[in-house]
Amino acid sequence: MRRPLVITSLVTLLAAACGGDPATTATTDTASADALAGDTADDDTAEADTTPAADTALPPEVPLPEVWGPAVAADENPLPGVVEVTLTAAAKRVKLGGIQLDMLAYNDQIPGPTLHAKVGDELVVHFHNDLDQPTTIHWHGLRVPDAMDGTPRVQEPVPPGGDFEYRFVLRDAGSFWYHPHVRSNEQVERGLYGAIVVEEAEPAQVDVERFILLDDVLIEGGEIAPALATFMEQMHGRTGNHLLINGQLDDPLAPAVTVGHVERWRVLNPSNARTFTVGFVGDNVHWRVMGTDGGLLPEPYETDRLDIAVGQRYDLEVRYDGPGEAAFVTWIPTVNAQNQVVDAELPVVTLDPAPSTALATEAVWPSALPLPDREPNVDEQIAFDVVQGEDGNLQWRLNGQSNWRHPIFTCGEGDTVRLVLVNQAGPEHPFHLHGQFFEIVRRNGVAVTGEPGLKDTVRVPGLESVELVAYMDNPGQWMAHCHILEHAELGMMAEVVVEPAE
Ligand SMILES: [Cu+2]
Repeated sequence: MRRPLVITSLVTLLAAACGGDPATTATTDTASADALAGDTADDDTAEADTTPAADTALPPEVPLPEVWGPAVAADENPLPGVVEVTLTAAAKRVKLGGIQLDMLAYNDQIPGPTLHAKVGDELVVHFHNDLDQPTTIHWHGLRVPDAMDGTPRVQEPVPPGGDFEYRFVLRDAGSFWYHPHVRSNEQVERGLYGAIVVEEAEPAQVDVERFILLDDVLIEGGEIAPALATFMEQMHGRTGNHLLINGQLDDPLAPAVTVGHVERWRVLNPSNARTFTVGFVGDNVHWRVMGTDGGLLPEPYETDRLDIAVGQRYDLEVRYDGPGEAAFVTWIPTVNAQNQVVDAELPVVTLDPAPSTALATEAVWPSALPLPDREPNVDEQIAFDVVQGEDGNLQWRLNGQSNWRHPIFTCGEGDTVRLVLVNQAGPEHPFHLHGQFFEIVRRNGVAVTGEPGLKDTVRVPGLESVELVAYMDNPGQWMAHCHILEHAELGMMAEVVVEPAE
């Protein structure tokens, strides 16, 4: 039943992964998010479809589509326009793939409950910490007020037994996720993460909507391996030796699918350090990329393989045009018997479409908002490097600092920042900026066309540079860090300050 993930040499694997092809094969330059267009900081006023309905003449609520995947958190508030849930983090001894593991869970679930709302809703989360250590919840990709962002910069971590209420309006439609922002390398590895679905005002009309969370975990001696215990983990971050697919150890998902159906898949990589390369195999399954971190793309695109860095999300349209076995797979570099690095093809979701005589339906997607058309008015640069720390551990740095209390730059609300990330060492860094979206415009000085849309996380391969245009429209104190959680824990985290406009 359970088969071991064939990763025989992480060292070789990781070495091979450094400097890999960053881009997918696509050509479009647009995406969505509310109110980024134009050169004004006044971004709460622009797009009618992202604000709650007026108090009078409420339109009938459009029911949210079902989302197949981790169970959705129950909405405790009957009012339209408010989604109110309770999340409790606690230890969980769980048998996965025949192995008893000490994991951590939200509401006894790994992944945690999916939070499901629509754009413009207020989300209220009553959080209780039943762990034996402090924690927080960060809402990855959501443009929340900074006090709600769940980082230690803006919030005292919730102590064991403590509570915190998170409350904010969901400004942007898209696929997001949540996870702790203290000791995240240990807490996320052990299962503390969950999906967030923010539907468009008029959700896409598809036959099925799914959320796939593709993780990996490192199991040694029948347990989750201790954190940061090896030089390789400090250098490259922790890559696991087992896949964890929507909480199932190594076993692919096998949903019932039907010929003629069109589905929306939201795919997230919540792993500690591994970039997953994914795609579909099978003659009668067709797919294209509809959206990314910042929401739907005005121009969807097709590709054979998609690289999903840690923290990134993609929305896919998947259709079954005929019978025949197919699969959503990940290709993992591994070492074969001849000591060569080859891609092992591992199934993530197996598909065997049932025949149907029903007429195929056309998916109807909401139109995406245009990308902002703004010229940068501020230039900033962040250099990534590593030194040996006094404690003997590696010390990862941003502009020579390993201190998340250190503001790496300060700008004003509404600024458009040309941000150049320069990786001065070998390992790759998936760089994540809190509270804002950006576009990826150049790699090593060359214009990028294959990574369209608004992002909050970008791969920066070893010894390469990436130029972003960042729309700094959300004032506050924000984290900017590597999303390889071991690198963040070893210092690769800083602050970016966006001063509020008058
Ligand atoms: Cu890193």
